[in-house]
Amino acid sequence: MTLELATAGESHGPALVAIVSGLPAGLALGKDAIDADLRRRQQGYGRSPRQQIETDEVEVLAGLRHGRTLGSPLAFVVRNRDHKNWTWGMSPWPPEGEPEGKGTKPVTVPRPGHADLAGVQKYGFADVRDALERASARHTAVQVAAGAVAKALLREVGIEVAGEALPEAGADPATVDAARKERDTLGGRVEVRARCVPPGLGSYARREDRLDARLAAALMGIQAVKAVEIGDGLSLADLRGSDAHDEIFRDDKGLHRETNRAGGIEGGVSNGEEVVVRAAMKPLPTLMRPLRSVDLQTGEAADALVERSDVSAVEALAVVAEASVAWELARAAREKFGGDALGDFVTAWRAYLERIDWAPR
Ligand code: EPS
Repeated sequence: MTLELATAGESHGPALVAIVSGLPAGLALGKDAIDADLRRRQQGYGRSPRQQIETDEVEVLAGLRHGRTLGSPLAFVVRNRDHKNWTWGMSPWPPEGEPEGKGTKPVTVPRPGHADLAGVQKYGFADVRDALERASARHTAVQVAAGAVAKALLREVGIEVAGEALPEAGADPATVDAARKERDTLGGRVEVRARCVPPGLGSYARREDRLDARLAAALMGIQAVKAVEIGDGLSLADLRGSDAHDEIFRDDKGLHRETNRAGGIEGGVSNGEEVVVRAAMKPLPTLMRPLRSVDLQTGEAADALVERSDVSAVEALAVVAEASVAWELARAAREKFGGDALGDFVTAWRAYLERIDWAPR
């Protein structure tokens, strides 16, 4: 038993689509809670005017009845309201009539830092738009909706996941204003913490089962993320073993640690401490003062594509990273505890905590 997420959708196409399979039956989901996370993702200082066009909301098509999961695949869409401006340019079928709206002219100058150049080379496109539409971080809307579903499942067993932007670079309004003025962009860092995660999620047995490897892959899978750190991560490399590890103690409540340098994961397995992960985002690659590039049609030097874009999306990354961590924790939990009905899952969870004599502090 595992959770799976399949998605489709282009940034200016009709909609983003997702299918979540592997949920237990009987899980209560609220449209308001999912939409609230979608709204959080759209906020943050420095977002593009695109966010004034979009009002993301989830539209469930299957797998849910009267607010409870059926144990069948959960299918949903998040529509792209901006598509109305791209009906010719992003028509799934050969468009009829005169070109109108956006996306009618091919994009031939790739942006450094975006998937543009590698995308057209890899897939053999003549129009960079054929690559950039799917590479766009617009896709993170459905990841956030899936993460909201994962958070609802985790909440049933007491796990809370929260992401926040670290207050620097792209999360600082004054720095964002200065970058906008100079027609530049910013990156930044986010941190996600998951509380009440019991020991034993993930496994050291195979590298693909390691919880830290899975979290790193999930976070690196988010557009513009270039580095991931678990716990004290990079700085652990500079310490001696005597300063780097979290010693084990016992009191009347059981085993515990007084430090958490490992970020709640040892040997690829959660150890009962708070799971702490950070992700670093590069500055966004669409600049209003374009970088140097080459026109692929003429072979001549040219300014990179200038499209409406965010100055910073770090606040949005915090929400997407939170969703991605929740997704991976829920997936690891489904693998460990299974259960067709939500009650089976919760019962297996409780029996395990009893066996290891562990309770969240
Ligand atoms: C993005 C480029 C911009 C962002 C977009 C991600 O899109 P547009 O060209 O339509 O303004 O706004 O992010 C979203 C649409 C979103 O909902 O987060 C990119 O190239 O990754």
